[in-house]
Amino acid sequence: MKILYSPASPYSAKVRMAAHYTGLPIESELVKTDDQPALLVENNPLGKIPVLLREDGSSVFDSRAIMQFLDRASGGKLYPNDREARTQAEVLEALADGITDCLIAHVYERRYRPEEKIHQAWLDKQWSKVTRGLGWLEANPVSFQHGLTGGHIALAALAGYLDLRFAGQWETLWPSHSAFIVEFEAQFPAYADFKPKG
Ligand SMILES: N[C@@H](CCC(=O)N[C@@H](CS)C(=O)NCC(=O)O)C(=O)O
Repeated sequence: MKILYSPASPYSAKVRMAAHYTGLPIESELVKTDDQPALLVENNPLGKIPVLLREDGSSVFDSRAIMQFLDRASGGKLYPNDREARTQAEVLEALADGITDCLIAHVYERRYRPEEKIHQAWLDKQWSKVTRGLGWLEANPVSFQHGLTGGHIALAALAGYLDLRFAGQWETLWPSHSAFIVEFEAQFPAYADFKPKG
């Protein structure tokens, strides 16, 4: 199997970390979404990464479907068996991905619109969600009681993306992020190899 990815993509970082953590034999292939190559659009009509290419020629997207696929394929290595703990892990992943969605909207607004058409009110609205989301994480510290989960992996991908694209703007909104990363790296030593990179 193979994951189509780009090094800066936070959702790609999430599923590649998850694949590594499960130990499943999955390769990665770099794609440029701006070029919308045939390999990408033929396997995901949305033209987005990540995409998991399976051995039978079928594909799995988006990142949350890939996470659930990897969990099943690995016999449950990504989400706890305990139903309540699993719900919490999935909600943590939804929060991390949701904040990431706002950051991506922010980056794309500035990257793809002509400067005179950048809509500041839209940027501010996205950032208010980021602020609330990070505040939520600060008020509800992440627990590792049930071991490393897909929720933690999604959060580590988000933290890496914040570092990459928003350095100096987010750290005080989630001061306990350093403690989270220390604990995450203790359980996932290869974090530096997988976190989003420019
Ligand atoms: N909800 C999707 C989001 C994927 C996504 O937005 N990926 C970005 C890169 S981080 C992308 O492919 N952008 C290119 C595009 O939108 O055309 C997921 O979780 O996989």
